[in-house]
Amino acid sequence: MTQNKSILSWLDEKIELVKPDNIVWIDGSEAQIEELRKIACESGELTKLNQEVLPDCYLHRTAVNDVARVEGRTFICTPTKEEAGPTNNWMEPSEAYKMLYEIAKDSYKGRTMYIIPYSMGPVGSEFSKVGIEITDSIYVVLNMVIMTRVGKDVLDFLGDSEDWIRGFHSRCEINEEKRYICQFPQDNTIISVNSGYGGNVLLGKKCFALRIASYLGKNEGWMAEHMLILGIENPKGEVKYVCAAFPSACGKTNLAMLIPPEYYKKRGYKVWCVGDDISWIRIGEDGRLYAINPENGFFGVAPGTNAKSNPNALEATRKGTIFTNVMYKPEDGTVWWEGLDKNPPANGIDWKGNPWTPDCGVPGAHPNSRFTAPAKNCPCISSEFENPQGVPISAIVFGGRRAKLAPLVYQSRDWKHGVFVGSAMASETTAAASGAVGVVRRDPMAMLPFCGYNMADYWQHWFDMGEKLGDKAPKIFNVNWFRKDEDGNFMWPGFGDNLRVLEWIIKRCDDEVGAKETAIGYLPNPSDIDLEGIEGVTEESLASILDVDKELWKTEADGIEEFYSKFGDRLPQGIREQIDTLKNNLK
Ligand code: GTP
Ligand code: SPV
Ligand code: MN
Repeated sequence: MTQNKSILSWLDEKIELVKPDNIVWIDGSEAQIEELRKIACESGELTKLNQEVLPDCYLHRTAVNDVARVEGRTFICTPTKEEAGPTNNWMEPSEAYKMLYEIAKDSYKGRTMYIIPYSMGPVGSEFSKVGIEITDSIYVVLNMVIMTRVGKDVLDFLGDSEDWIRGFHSRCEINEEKRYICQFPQDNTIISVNSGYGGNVLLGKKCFALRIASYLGKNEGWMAEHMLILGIENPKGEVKYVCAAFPSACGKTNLAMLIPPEYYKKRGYKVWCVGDDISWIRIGEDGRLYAINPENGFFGVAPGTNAKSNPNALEATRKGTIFTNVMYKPEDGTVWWEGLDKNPPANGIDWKGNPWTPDCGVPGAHPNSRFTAPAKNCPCISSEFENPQGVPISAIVFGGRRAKLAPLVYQSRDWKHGVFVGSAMASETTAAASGAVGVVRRDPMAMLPFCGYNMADYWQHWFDMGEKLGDKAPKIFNVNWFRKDEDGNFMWPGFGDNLRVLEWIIKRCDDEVGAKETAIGYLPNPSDIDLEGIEGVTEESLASILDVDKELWKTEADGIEEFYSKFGDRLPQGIREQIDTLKNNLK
């Protein structure tokens, strides 16, 4: 498919290493995809679902020890440990290569090597970058075909350039003890062994579009962020775009596909989804920030997705979708997960492949079970989705899961303060990564597991971008949909009602509404959040999720400082100044 020497010689080395029985180039054609689905169904790797209800949809179960990203086994391999920084696992590159090649040696014997040429971003856009992933998994191929732009046009666009990201995946034996996800930012290389789960093996996603791309962005003057992109259309037909960074399983897909509450719909508000997980962001010719979604599909959390919480996502999964680790319904050949509806099957097959009944006491779908759905299926996909120039960004929003402390929304005083707000983010852990769930940890800009270099330098890069943007910089906000009351109930209904908060954010950007200045930033006057038609929220209860408890914030400031101390002298001066300001404001 290509004469590109850098690709061919890299492939020769890998073929020599892993010794595949067969080699198949992926051209992304419908005929080839169909053939691969057939092979995967025969081997049991995929189960074909009811094609009348769910055309071109399939189910896949991963190994039970391989259901989420493994942050403890993910490494940034740079010449020095300082380059990776205190928040990343680090391995010296030559040692890492040696160990990984030892593990991967001969691992494709009896298997086929699939070579996937793909583009992150519309093929040919100046935002876009090319990758080649080799894999021994049809599941990976079929997911990459949904999640990225795959095919020969990518290679034609690349020509004989050496500017492409090398991605090498081998399932090996799915041995947890030998599972490694390694990024080599200086070599544009990713190696992933002994896993078959999403974020560990769809190398275009977190490994490339965030870890490698964040490093490239730092050197080339742009940004790769764990952010959704949505457009909010007002009754006049004007669309404003917002990027929002929340940690894994903290609501990006849901916010990106939000359905306005009835009262907003009636007035003509619409929400358009440009992206649900990753943004590549550049300064445009007019000096403003522009973002594209480098992906071509959604790898979304299944549990909790339903006709009320996210009908757009649900609709997107009705064709051409791969479901991973959800429950199978033998009665009609469809799928089910917790929170889909109140009708679990009387007899299901759970995500482990075991018989399941509603009273058996274990979940039918894994909490991190996922759907891989083509973006074009989404009813609210933005008309700008394929725009090679991206969309202009009016506001940047940070947020996380905080049962206490963080108010529903607040605005930073300026870009520098906004960078501080992002750097100080914390959130309760979720099932998206292996390990304990519900523990509050610091997760700057929702990038803790995804920043490909020293986080201190990453914050400095944010400051530098702000310098270049000057007064064209988007306004920066923080939100928290997850505040809980004494009884552990969410205090804010969330989902569609989050538009009420977005409306305030847009009004702030347009100087159309006032705010209260507090120790942590600007907070809304409760009467400025439109509660018309909302259920379960009054102006009083709203006021209580908009409070700033100075004592709690003092403890928080200590926690933030302790976290920063890991970075030593590398911590940007701008961050130091901000934490001092916060502490002064809290006195
Ligand atoms: P990743 O794909 O892992 O990056 O996750 P994500 O950030 O896209 O999260 P997603 O939108 O899939 O939401 C994860 C979970 O949070 C789901 O169980 C949702 O039901 C829940 N959730 C999303 N938005 C809200 C909200 O506004 N309020 C509440 N209470 N829960 C929400
Ligand atoms: C996340 O964990 O943030 C995801 C899913 O979006 S994964 O692709 O596994 O990283
Ligand atoms: Mn994510």
